[in-house]
Amino acid sequence: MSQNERTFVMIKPDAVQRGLIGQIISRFEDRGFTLVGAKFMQIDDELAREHYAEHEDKPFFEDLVSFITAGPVMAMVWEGKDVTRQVRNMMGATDPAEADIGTIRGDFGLDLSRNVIHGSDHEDPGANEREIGLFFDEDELTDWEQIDEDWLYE
Ligand code: D4T
Repeated sequence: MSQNERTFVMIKPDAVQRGLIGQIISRFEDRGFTLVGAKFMQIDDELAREHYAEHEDKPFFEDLVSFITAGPVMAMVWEGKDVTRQVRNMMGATDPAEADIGTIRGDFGLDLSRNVIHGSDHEDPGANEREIGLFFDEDELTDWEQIDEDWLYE
């Protein structure tokens, strides 16, 4: 597989409760990205604090930890050309109220603290690898080739 950039994506508890898993996964499949890992799971307090460590001094940190541990999430690894940046573009702005219509947050969310989805920050080098490592062991990721790759990529 030549386009082997990978990124971490998580469908948050609000979207899981609202039955949006299928629609969100479809958007990434439709775009041409390849799912190489997926785990439906409940995040514990320790993992939540580690995942959001960069925000531990922010006033919203405790609410963020409570929210992300309040119900199951769908943790995933997606692969493809420029996937980290493209997934962020598809997600839209952090605050769904500011996100463009057509993006995942713009179409499915209304409130900053219920913003549907997480994707690794493309402006933070190493964020995707760090987050994939936090949620997945190497043997939980599957290398495979989609049959349409010759028609997706030049
Ligand atoms: P995540 O990390 O969830 O994908 O979101 P972003 O990368 O787009 O945005 P972020 O790291 O700045 O925020 C992390 C997370 O915190 C929530 N949040 C954020 C909040 O509840 N109140 C706030 O004031 C901010 C800035 C939303 C996303």
